[in-house]
Amino acid sequence: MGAMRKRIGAVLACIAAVGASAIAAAPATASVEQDCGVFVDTGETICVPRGEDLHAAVLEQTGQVVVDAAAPSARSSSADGIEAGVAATYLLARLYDGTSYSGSYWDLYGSSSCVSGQWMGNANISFQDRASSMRGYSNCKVKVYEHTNYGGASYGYYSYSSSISSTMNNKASSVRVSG
Ligand SMILES: [Ca+2]
Repeated sequence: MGAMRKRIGAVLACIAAVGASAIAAAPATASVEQDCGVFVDTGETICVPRGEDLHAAVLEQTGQVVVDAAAPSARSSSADGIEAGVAATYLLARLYDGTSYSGSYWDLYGSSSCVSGQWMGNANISFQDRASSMRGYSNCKVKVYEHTNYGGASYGYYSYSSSISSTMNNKASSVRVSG
């Protein structure tokens, strides 16, 4: 575990260096050019330039395979595909900049899939005021809030929504997931 932590630190330092040069090139719009994922348990965030494979980056940086079975069907096939002994992290929710699950996205990862009726976790969204559609994964439902720390107007819980209601479109700043 210590070795893994060290390795993650080294990779993150490398990513930070890469990020710095990217930000220098386009300071105002750096966040628009990335897809990002956040671990609900630790707050660790991993981003890749738009169009690159975010889940491959998660595997490379954390050693964890992302299980990303879309709710509600075909859940077991993806989980079964993981080799024994390989650590897994579960995609719980994905928020999209565009309607109909298009454009840049923001992932939330957790240590297990959602259990029906149980609250799973929450996070503030670095992808602020952009979500226009959303989808739950790993049996999760998603609720978005207007403000950070789950304040203001809200929308959810839903397994998926191809078009977030006009009152909450491009306004979500925090998210909760539940089974
Ligand atoms: Ca949007």
